[in-house]
Amino acid sequence: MKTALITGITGQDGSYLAELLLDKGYAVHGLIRRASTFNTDRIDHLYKDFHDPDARMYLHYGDLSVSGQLTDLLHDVKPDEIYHLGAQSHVRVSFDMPEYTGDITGLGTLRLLEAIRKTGITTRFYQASSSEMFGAAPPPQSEDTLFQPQSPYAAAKVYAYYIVKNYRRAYNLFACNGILFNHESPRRGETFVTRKITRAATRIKLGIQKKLYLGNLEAKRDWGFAGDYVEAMWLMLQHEKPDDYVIATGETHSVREFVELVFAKLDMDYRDYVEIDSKYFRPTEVDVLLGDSKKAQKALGWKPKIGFEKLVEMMIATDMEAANKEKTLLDAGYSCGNNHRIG
Ligand code: NDP
Ligand code: GDR
Repeated sequence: MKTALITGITGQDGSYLAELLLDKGYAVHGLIRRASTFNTDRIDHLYKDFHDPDARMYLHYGDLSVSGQLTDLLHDVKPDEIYHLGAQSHVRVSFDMPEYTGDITGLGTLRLLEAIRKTGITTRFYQASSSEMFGAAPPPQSEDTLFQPQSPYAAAKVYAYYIVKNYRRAYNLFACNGILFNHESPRRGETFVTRKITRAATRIKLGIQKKLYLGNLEAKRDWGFAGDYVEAMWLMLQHEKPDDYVIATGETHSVREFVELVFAKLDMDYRDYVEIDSKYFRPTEVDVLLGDSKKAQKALGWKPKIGFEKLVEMMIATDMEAANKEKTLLDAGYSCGNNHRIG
């Protein structure tokens, strides 16, 4: 049985990847942060108590800011594959927390690479690099496009990208950068724009919410489905040699198009409900992302299965179910107090 370690297992991608690897028969170890509230919602359906003989997923407390813990974990688990997805991943928040973002999103990667080097384990390493690194570079963006990062988050990811390449050359590590363009799902964090929109629109439809406040509607993104993208991560680590790959759909849409489509699918006109709040603008924006993933298609045989409209429909369906539950509770006199998040 192969063993994998996932950092960021509680996040959107971590949960889909854990599902994929468990399906493939792996033992899956995940790094989780201690929090005063439960933060394992996205993987609870996969968890079996470790006394259960069928348990193949194991969770370990730790933090990307503490190198000793990471070294001990690698020494104990000796994973065949490491998927490093943990990060402070919100671009707008990175302007409010630049130092923390640099530490976790940038140096976190170095700490893991050093842990591999110091323990001497033989493993394959996946780095969650990002299309944000392209920043102001004009579309389409491929592996040959020069990075022009536009945020502390993007700058931290650029550091991580290059340190992965450096360790690959210097220490002959099997280490890959997956340069993934935006990917979404019903499990997307609630403060990223797609989920913020599908969540708000379904709540507005049921009369639970009145307005949706957004920032820049003109930004364009190449949006794919997270379930398709974690497959690409796995394929990269199965290839005979380590390399870097762009993963994208090759289609771009503006935030305005996204919001218009979501409201239209719910028989509403977004202009009646959406207001612009400059709080959501970024000091420097990434205007257009459009990925060219020919290299991955050729070398890995990867291509996306879920298209833009289907993705939107999946997200609406799940959020409508959640909004219905919320409305039932509200109608019965119970309060639901978790709807005020920044982002
Ligand atoms: P999420 O924000 O959903 O998940 C981030 C994960 O990192 C969570 O499990 C979080 O834990 C964990 N984490 C955050 N800080 C720390 C820390 N200090 N120590 C340990 N773990 C920590 O991100 P996604 O799943 O969307 O993305 C996965 C990775 O891919 C990220 O690195 C992101 O930057 C990158 N990426 C994402 C893209 C996308 O469109 N989704 C595109 C390109 C790259 P907790 O649950 O406790 O907060
Ligand atoms: P992004 O995703 O910054 O591309 O990073 P996000 O969904 O946050 O923003 C996409 C675009 O929408 C605009 N926007 C808003 N964004 C948010 N969050 N909230 C708003 O109210 C709002 N209004 C407009 C933004 O300005 C932006 O142009 C995501 C993250 O998953 C990163 O971790 C990942 O690396 C990149 O995708 C690829």
